[in-house]
Amino acid sequence: MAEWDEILHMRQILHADFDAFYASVEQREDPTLRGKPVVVGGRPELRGVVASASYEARGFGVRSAMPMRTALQRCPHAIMVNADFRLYNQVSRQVMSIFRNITSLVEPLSLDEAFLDVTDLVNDKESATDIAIKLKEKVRAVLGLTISVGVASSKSVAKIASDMDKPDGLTVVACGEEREFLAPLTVEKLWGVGPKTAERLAQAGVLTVGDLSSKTNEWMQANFGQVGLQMKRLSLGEDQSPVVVSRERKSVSAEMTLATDSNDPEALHDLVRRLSDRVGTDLEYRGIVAKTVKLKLRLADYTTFTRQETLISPVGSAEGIAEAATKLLLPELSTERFFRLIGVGAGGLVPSSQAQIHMESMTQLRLGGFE
Ligand code: DCP
Ligand code: MG
Ligand code: MG
Repeated sequence: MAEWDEILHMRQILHADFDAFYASVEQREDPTLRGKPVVVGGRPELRGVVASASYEARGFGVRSAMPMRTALQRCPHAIMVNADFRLYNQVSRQVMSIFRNITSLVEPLSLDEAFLDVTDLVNDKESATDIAIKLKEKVRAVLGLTISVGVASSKSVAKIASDMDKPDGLTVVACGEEREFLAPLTVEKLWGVGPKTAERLAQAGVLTVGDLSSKTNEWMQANFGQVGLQMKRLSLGEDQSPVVVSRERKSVSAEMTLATDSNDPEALHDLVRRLSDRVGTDLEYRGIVAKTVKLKLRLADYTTFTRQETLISPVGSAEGIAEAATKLLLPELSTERFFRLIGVGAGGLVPSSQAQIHMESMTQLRLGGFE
């Protein structure tokens, strides 16, 4: 009986993610960059970091979030390209629409990746794997870019699977084989297990997902609380979370820890600008505008605080966010103050269409006042 229940509820989830997204888009735009180590990110003299590295650059040990300076030490002939967020945003919208042509059950996770629930599309003639192959071909034909796809019975396993065989990969985890698939992987592959948690687990001799799955619920709860129980479920491949089509997010934010604590106004401004770019493109992509802009700051001693401003007219662009965030940053700068982390956030989100109506009606009111 239980087995039938499982089969009846068996879902087929795809996770699709662009390979070296920013770098691949740049290689597509400029054929002279193809086959070469390309890094997209901020300038080394401004303490820039790598946002995306082409697979050629990764061969030299270059990775995302690495200081650009380090990247150029490892790969001196790497070609540096400035990020073109507007273009990435446009490509993102295009790929999401390809996904939505396959199923309306699409949950974007970031600009370059999404979950698709294809359970209802699968039949005797077409498996989830067939759909994944079709999807990869379509993206290549229409956009000239490659994605890697994971196919599994849950979101968490599908996401791990898509990352297994990059670039241009396809990894299928058959129903019932989740545990075997996950067991040899390092615990950090699990959703929500960051470096700190991984270190604590390692101290207890838990290195792989298999190690974690053999810990008792009691042990997990005693050491990690509710999160521990969740980790244990994920380690067994148990994840019932549904593909959520439109997530109502109350805020959009991006933050980054600096490579080394900094009091350098230029580097800090540069970081705020880059974070604002990410937040702004996210807003544009969702067709929303923000009424408040927040700046999160963490000092070298881990003191963390936020500053925020409510704007007279909502902003929905990278420039608008950057302007407000920079204004918030200025009074916080001083030579004695070393920053460890900076975050930029947007809150009070409303659809841009609504914001326009709101502004129009304000104009009308004002006009009315003159009569
Ligand atoms: N990104 C960023 N800073 C990071 C991580 C990512 O700006 N620390 C941006 C650039 C990436 C894009 O987000 O191109 C997508 O992130 P991914 O983690 O999917 O990385 P890539 O697509 O670049 O590479 P992969 O092939 O590993 O997916
Ligand atoms: Mg990617
Ligand atoms: Mg991604």
